[in-house]
Amino acid sequence: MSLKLLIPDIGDFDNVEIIEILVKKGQKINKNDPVVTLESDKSSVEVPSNYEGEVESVSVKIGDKVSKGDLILTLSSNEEKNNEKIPPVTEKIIQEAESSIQKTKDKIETEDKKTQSKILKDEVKIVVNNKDIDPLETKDWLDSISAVLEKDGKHRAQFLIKELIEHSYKAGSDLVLSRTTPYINTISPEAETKSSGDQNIERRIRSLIRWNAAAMVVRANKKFPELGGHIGTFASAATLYDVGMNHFWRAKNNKFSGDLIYFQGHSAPGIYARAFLEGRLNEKQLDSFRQEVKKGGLSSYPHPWLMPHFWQFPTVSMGLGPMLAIYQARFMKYLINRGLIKDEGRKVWAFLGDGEMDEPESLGAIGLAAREKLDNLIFVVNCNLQRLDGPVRGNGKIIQELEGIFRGGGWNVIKVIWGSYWDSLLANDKSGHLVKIMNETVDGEYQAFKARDGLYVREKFFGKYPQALELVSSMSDKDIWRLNRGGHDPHKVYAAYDEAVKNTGSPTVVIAKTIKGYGMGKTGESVNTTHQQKKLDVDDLLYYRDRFDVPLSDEQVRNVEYFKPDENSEEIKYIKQRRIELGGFIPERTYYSKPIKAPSEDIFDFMKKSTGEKEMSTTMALVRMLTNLLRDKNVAPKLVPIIPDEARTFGMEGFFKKIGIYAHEGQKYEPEDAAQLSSYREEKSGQVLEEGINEAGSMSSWIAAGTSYTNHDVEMIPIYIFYSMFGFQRTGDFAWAAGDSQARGFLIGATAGRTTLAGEGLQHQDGHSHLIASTIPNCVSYDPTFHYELAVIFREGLKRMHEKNENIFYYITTMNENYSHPEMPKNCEEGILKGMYKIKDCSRYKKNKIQLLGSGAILREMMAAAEILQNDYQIDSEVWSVTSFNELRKNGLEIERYNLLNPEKEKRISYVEKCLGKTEGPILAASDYMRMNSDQIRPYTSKSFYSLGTDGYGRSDTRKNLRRFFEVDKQHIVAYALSVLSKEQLIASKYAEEAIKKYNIDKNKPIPTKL
Ligand SMILES: Cc1ncc(C[n+]2csc(CCOP(=O)(O)OP(=O)(O)O)c2C)c(N)n1
Ligand SMILES: [Mg+2]
Repeated sequence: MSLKLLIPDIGDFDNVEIIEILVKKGQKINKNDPVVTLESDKSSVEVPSNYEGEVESVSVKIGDKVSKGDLILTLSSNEEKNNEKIPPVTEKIIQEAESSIQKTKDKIETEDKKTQSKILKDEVKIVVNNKDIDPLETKDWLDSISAVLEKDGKHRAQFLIKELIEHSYKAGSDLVLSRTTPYINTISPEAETKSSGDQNIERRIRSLIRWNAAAMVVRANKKFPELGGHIGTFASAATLYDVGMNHFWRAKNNKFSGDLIYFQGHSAPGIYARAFLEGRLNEKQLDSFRQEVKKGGLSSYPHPWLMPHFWQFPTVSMGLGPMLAIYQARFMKYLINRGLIKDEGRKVWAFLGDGEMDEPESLGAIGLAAREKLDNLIFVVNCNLQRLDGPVRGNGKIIQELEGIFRGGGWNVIKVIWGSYWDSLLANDKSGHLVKIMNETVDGEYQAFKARDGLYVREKFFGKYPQALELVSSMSDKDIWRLNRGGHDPHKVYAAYDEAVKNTGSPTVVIAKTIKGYGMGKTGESVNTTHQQKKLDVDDLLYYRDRFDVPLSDEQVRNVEYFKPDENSEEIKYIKQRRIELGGFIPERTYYSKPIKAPSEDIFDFMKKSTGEKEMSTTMALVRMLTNLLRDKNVAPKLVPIIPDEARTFGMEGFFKKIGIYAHEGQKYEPEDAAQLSSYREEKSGQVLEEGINEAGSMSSWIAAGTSYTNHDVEMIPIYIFYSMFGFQRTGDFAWAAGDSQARGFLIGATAGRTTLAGEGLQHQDGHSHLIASTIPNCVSYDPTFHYELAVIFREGLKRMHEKNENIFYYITTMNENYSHPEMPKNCEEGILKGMYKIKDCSRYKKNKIQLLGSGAILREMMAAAEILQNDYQIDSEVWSVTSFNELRKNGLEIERYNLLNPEKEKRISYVEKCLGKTEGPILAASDYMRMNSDQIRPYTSKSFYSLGTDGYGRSDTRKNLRRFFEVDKQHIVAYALSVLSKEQLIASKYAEEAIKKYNIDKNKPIPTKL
C-alpha cells in the first residue's frame, strides 16, 4: 500500500526550513531512518520515517518551509497504517513492571531465608533508658519482634514496625523514625563470613607494609625535610586495604576487565610499600618518594599523569574521589546497558577519609548512586575520627551521622565499629549498659581513649556504669587496651566486604572505625597532630617495630632500613599468590582500546560552504555537525553527549528522540510530548547523559567517559556542553583532575562571551573561561567565529584524541549569536589549528596600515571596523581571525625558550611572528574575553601591541549596548585604532579625537572594571 509521511509535531515551531533531504525516489528505507533535516532559528533536527518501505516520491526540496502535517514523501509499504500510532510504550512498561515485581519477590524470599539463619538466639536485652517507664512492657514488645524475626524474617519484622509507626502516627503520635542503629557493628558475629586467608601470614605481611610505608616517609624527610609525607592515614587504613588486596579486588587481565579502586590520596605510601613487597617497585624507587623531577620517582599522591602505568585515579583533592567514583560506577552501567561492554560484575571501590566527607561533593551525589541502583559501587569510609586539625566530630559521632545520611540516601550501610575482642563483652552485656556507653560516648572521648592507656579506658569508659565496669573486672588493663576497633580487625573487615560485594540493588558504604596513626606510639597515635607527622624519632621507630614484630635489629631500625623478606619466604609467596588468584596487580593503568577512525573530510564539507543569507550561531553549527557525526558508523556509537539540563538552550532537544536519554530503568511513563519530534524519550540503551542541573556531576561523567579507554578499554568521545560560565570556573578542580587523568574528549562552553549572551547578565556572561582553560597544560582551547573554523578544529580534535590517542582534551567555546557564515578561505586550515590566519586584507590606499586581530564574537566587529577604517579614513588593514590566543601563546613560549637556551643557534620564529613579523603597522587585538586573553601573545611579536577586551563584571543589555559598554564594538575599535596609529606617529592625533567625538565615546566614563 502507499503511505504518506507527514511532518510530525515539531513543538512550538511553524514554517521550518528543510536543510537536507536524506532519501531519494526508489530508495528502500527502514522505520526510524532519517528522511529530512529541519532547521529552525535555534536548532536542527532530523525527521525519521514512521514506516519501512520504498520511497515513491519526495514532495519537498531543500529550502522549503514546512509545518506540522505537510507531506514529506510517499512510500510503498507492506506495513499497516496503524504503525503511525505512538509506540505502545505502555505495554512495555507493564511488562517491565511485572518482571521487576517478580524479581523483587524472589529477592525478598531469599533475603528472608538468609536473615533467619543469622538471627541472634540470645534473649532480648533490655536497654536501660531513662525514658523507659516500664522496662518489662518494653521487653514484651522486643521479645515479640524477636520472635517474628526468627520465624518470618527481617522483611516481616520491618513491615510490622512500619505498620506500628504509621498506626501510632495516625492515632496522634509524632512520627518516630530513626535512620541510625545502635553504635555496634551492623553484622552480628554469628552472621560474619569467615576469611579463608592465613591470618598469621597476612598479619606479618601487613606489618611489613606498615613498616616500609612509614620508613619511606621518614627516609625521604631525613634527606630533605621539605618533602613532607604522611604516615598516620595509611597506618589507620592498612587493614582496610590489605583485606581488599588479599581477597576482593580483581585486576584487569585478558579474561576480566578489573575492579576499579579509588585510593585515598594520603595513603599512597602504603600502596607503594605493598608494591615493593610484590616486586613491582624497588628500594631505589621507594627512596625517590616525592622526588619526581628525576625520572622514576614516586608521586606524592595518586596522579596518573605522573605515574601513567600505576595510578588510575587522582583523588587527593578531597571530595573529588567520591563523586568521580559514583559517576564511574554509573558510566560502567551505561556502557553495559548500551551493549558496549559485558556485565562482568565488576565493582568500583572508593576509599574516603571521614574528614573528607565534609566536602559537599563527597555527599552531593549519593542520591544519584541510590537512584540508579549502583550495586557495583562500594564506599569505604575510614573513620579514624580525625582530620588534619583535630577531631572530625568531637562532640558527636561521625559514624552515626554518616550512617543516617547514607541510609536516608538509600544506601546499604555496613558499620564496622568494634573488633572481635569486643564480641564476648557485647554478648555478655545483658543489661545493655555497655551499648548504652557506646551510644553515649562522643568521638572526642573515643579519640582521647586511644591516646591514653587501658587504665584510663577502664575508668572513663567502662567506669561510667557499674554494670559495664563489672563486665571487664577480670580483664587486665593490657587486655582492655587490646580491645580493638573494627577497621583494624581483618575478620570484621572481611565480613563487611563480603556482604558489600554480594549486595544487590543499591550501593554500599562500609563505615569502619579506626585509629589515626595506629601503632605510631605516644607521639602519633590518636593525637591531634598525627596527620602531619612525617618524622619518627628512634624511640618511636623502635616502638613501631616492636608493636608490629618487624624482624629488624635496633641498628637497622636506627638506619630506618626497609624490610623485604626473601623471594622464597612464606610472606612473599603468599602475597604474590593472592594477587595471581585475583588476576594481577592493583593499581595498574593500561589500555588496549581500539582507536576510532576520524570521519572523512566530506562529512564536514557542508560547514565549509557559505550559509548565504542564512544566519546561525556557532552553537547551532555544532549541533548540526553532531547530527552529521551521528551518521558516521565509527563515531556514532561512541559519542556521549552530556548535558546539564540545557539541551533546549542549545537547540539539542532533537537528540532526545533520535538517540534517547540514558535511563537505567527505561521509560516507565508515556512522556507528555510523546507525539512530538523532540519528545523526551528515556531508554535503557539511551545515549545522552542528561545530568540535570549538575555541572560537577556532568564533569564527573565526562571524565568517566573520557577515561573509558583505560578503565574499560573502550574509546569513547564525550562531548559535554554547558553554559561556559558554569564550566571551568564552577568545576575547575574537576577539569584539573581530568587533565591529570588524561581524559580525552570535548568540553563545549556554549553561550560563551561577555557581550554575546546579552540578556543574562553578570553571573552568566563569561569573559575569562579561556584563561582558566589555559592553566591546564593538556587542554587545547579554541574560540572560533565561523562554522568552518569549528569544523576544522573539531575534526582535528577527533583525530588527535580518538584516532591518534593523544592525551589532551579540547575546550571549544560556541556562541548563540546568529549571523551568516562565509565560505572557508583557501589554505587556512593550518592557521585555524595553530591559532590565527588572515581573513581579510584591505589594502586600497597603501598609506597607513594596522593589523587587526579579532577572536570569537568580536572578530566580526573587527572586520566591520576594518571596512570603516578603509572607507572613512583611508587606513588599510589586515584582519586576522584568532581562533586561539592560548595555542599561540603555547607556541610562543616554546620558541622563546628554545632561542634563549640556544643563543648561538639560528633563531626560531614563533607562529605569531611568522604571521605578523613582516606585516605593516601596529597591532590591535580584541576578543570577548578579558584583555589578558589577547595580551598572551604580546611578548612574541616585536611590533607595538594594543588590546581591547571585556574586563569587568557583565550585565544584561543588548549585544550592541554591551559591546559599546566594554568598548569592543566596531566604533570603539575604529577610534582606538586611529589613536594607536597616532601614538605610533603614523597619523595626526586629530583623527582619533574626531572619531571619539563622532562616535559619542565618553572619555570620562570609568574603565568597566570599576563599574
Ligand atoms: C580539597 C582539599 N582540601 C584540603 C586538603 C588538605 N588535606 C589533606 S588531608 C586533610 C585531612 C584529611 O582528613 P581525613 O579525610 O579524615 O583523612 P585521614 O587522613 O584522617 O584518613 C586535609 C584537610 C585536600 N587535600 N584537599
Ligand atoms: Mg580521618
